[in-house]
Amino acid sequence: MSSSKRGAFIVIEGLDRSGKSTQASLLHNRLQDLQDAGATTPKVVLLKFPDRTTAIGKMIDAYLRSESELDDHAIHLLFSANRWELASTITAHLAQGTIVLADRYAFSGIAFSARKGLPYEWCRAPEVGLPAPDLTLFFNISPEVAAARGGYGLERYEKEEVQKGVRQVFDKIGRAVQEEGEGKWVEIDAGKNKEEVAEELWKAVEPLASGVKGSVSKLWE
Ligand code: FDM
Ligand code: MG
Repeated sequence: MSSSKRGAFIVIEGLDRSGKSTQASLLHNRLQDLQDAGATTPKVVLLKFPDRTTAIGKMIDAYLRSESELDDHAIHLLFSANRWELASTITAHLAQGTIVLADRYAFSGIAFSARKGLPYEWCRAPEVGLPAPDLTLFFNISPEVAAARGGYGLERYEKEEVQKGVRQVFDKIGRAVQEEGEGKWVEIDAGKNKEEVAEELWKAVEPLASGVKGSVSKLWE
């Protein structure tokens, strides 16, 4: 890797049951294999938001499993704080040339809270200044197809009616990200089979795999 390049920050977003986590892990393996094979690909780390292992993450986990109740504003800020507690780690990895993959990020934060009726701008505010992704891969799947994939689990937002509302906010976020130039937003047709989705993903990721130029931008700043 040339010293003028840093690692790429790649985010995977989408609805529940769209195959995000499966594909994030396949992509992680693929990038790691390339590196093992001696290619010029930098190291790669895979993060998952919410990160349920931290103290804040444990509060989020209890909320999602309906073991606790929290005001909508309070849980929104906890999700955001859970990203901020990893922000400097993300930036440090990128500076060292490591690719950072994130399974969900700030866009999920806005989509799930705005769906409940919290103002969009209020939801976006705590995310302003986070490390900005170079590329966001939005896994597009109809809520009906997602629901047919073995059904939703038992967590708080795993209901068709919630997913439909979230999808509408995601559409708005995707347009805003593109218009405001907050990194690239690429839609992935997640209704296809696993291999096809992996190939579509790889086409979008490969140009960034050997590193990107310029410093890490800050989201909406
Ligand atoms: N979620 C996720 C939010 O409501 N806000 C956020 O900021 C993030 C990152 O948490 F329903 C929601 C999305 C999902 C739930 O996510 C748990 P996973 O990916 O199923 O663990
Ligand atoms: Mg889930």
